[in-house]
Amino acid sequence: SRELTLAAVDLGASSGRVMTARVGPGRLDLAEVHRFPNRPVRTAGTLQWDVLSLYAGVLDGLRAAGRESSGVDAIGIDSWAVDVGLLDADGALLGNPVHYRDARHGTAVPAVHAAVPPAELYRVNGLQHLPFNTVFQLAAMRGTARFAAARQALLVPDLLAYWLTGARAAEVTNASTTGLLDATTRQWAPGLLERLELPRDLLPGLVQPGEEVGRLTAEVRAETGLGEVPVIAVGSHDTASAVVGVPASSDRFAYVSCGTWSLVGVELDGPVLTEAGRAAGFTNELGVDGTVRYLHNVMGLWLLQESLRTWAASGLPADLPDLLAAAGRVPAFTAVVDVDDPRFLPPGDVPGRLAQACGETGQAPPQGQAETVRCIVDSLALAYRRTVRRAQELSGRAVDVVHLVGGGARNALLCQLTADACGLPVLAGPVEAAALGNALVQARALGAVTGGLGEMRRLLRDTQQLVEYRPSGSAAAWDAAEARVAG
Ligand code: LFR
Repeated sequence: SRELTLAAVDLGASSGRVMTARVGPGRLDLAEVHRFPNRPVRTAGTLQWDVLSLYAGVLDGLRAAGRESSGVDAIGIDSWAVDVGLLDADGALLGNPVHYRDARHGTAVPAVHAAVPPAELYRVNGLQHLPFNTVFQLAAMRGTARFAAARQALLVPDLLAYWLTGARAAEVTNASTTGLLDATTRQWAPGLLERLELPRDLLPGLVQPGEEVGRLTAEVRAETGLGEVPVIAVGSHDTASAVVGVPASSDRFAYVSCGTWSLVGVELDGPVLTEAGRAAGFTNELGVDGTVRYLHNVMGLWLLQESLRTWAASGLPADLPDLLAAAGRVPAFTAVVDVDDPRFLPPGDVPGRLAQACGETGQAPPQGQAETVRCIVDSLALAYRRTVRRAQELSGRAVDVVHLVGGGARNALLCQLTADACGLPVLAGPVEAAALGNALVQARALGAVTGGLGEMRRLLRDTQQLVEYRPSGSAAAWDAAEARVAG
């Protein structure tokens, strides 16, 4: 088989990247060719994604990728989930996709739950209740002029693929985050659409990872200098691509896909739609090759990112490596919080909210930046511990290793504390799991790699640098800390 050059577009909450991967037998090299900021913008009270600026960044990146590699063989796109662009009858975008952290979405929760009670909704869609799931976003938009003009809703990677190729489709791993896909049939849930009075054809037809969505239009070819390159559907939900990028050697693993969010769970063959799973906030998102990502959304590095932003705005030091080094020197467990508390979801003063949460649970709030960072990292590790245990209990899948992938794999303090908290070895890396998973699915579609997830993961283990953290310390200390979270 041949060696290919693939462009992996990976959009995160604070930046977008275009990477090129050289893939062939025994070879998987990733290079970043273009990185651009993703700056959400608030206008008239609504927090939105600047999706045209993201698209411009993608075009710049594709142009650079083509120049540096003398052409690319295919393109795949992944991003965060749930948010959609609405198209009118002419296929034109109706305003910017609203950011999942906009507070408005949650206002539609009571109406949706009145139409479809939460337990029933879960039995169909299998999703952790998050107030920003697409189903609530669409319900919140009902009655607006924009929604009245809307003919189709496209998730962000599908919208970008539409602009690149002219073809509209809903890639299934990301479709599974909308709340409108049936977790059992893996098709859109017509019953839900009907009961929520959403038009049947609002959502385009589904495509599977590995299928070709379309080829670059003449306009895009002229803008990028590329040829008639195919856009291949990948795990377009970044977390789906990141789980492909987990270098596991058996099925007895848990993962922490650790970026702005930390997605913590196991990989299964089918959904677990139990009431206990619903109560524990577990989601059944679809993975590549028909797998189920049985996971829970943990608030993640957002808590650190937003604290840094708050500190920088008031002129305090905001260098993450420095602050983590300082946090490593202060005592553990000075204070711990439930990181999943919804108060942490909106942008704003996270250090202030942490202090408030500590007060409410009878703990002295962290004093100063180092203690605040320590509180966040301890609390994240505690949440990973709780979640890895619950995932095993609820799914019946036992695990003997935790794979920590994504940007958090660079955070040695967090990785070691995760090993200590879980009482399991942590294998950290790759940092770019999502881009690698994206590229691997393209490579397989074009024949440069063969086999299933197992073969793709073997290639990752053979080519990517991983760091192992062994568990240390006492489980009792973590049990005691867990008791303090609840107050
Ligand atoms: C991670 C992620 C999560 C999703 C959240 C919001 O980047 O995709 O999986 O729950 O963003 O879309």
